[in-house]
Amino acid sequence: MQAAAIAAMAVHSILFSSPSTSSFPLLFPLSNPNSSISLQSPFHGVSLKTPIARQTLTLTSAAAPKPLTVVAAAKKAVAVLKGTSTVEGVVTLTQEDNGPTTVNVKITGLTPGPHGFHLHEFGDTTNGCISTGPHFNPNGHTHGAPEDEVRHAGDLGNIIANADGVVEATIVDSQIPLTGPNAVVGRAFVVHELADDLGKGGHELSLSTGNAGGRLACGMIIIYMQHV
Ligand SMILES: [Cu+2]
Ligand SMILES: [Zn+2]
Repeated sequence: MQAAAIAAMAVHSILFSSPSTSSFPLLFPLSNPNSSISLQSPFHGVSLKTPIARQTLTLTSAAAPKPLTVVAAAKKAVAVLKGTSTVEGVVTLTQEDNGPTTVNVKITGLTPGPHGFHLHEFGDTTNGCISTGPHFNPNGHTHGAPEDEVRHAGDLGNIIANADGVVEATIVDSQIPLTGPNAVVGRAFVVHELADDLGKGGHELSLSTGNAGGRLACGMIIIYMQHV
């Protein structure tokens, strides 16, 4: 009896003085914010037996590193295009490792036909699309077509609106990476009023803007993580 009481006291003293017990609350701020959801949900509606609680904790800590692995595999970004007119759209970008970037464009409200489509230097839209500055041009080149050797990195050519004024296009380009020194995240897409002459129109603006006219809609590129 006395031995049992001493043993019980010993257990108590271990519980209160154990370094692992006292440091346990520190684990919470470091854990994935999503873990609180999975911690709580199994507790409601299920009896609070200790083995279930332990099982839940094990699952949560094992699942936490998984999103980090997924993020490293593929890079994704998005831009929402708005302007002063009815033109609007969504552009998504994906890039595997250091490969080319795939740009999916969906824009509505345009006049049918070709419209210049570029990546401009700044994501700033403080004073509308004019604040996005010139075409993104990290190599100091003149304006050109996407397939030209000499072009701005932001020169993505023309997108063609159908009879309903809708563009659905996919562009694959090697000069607009999502990471690294020439990353386009934080810069902006701009869709123009007129066709881009691809530097070959002979106009005084051909070698700077492709003489593509006004800026109908624009939007900053924002990178995001994919939680699968
Ligand atoms: Cu432009
Ligand atoms: Zn250009």
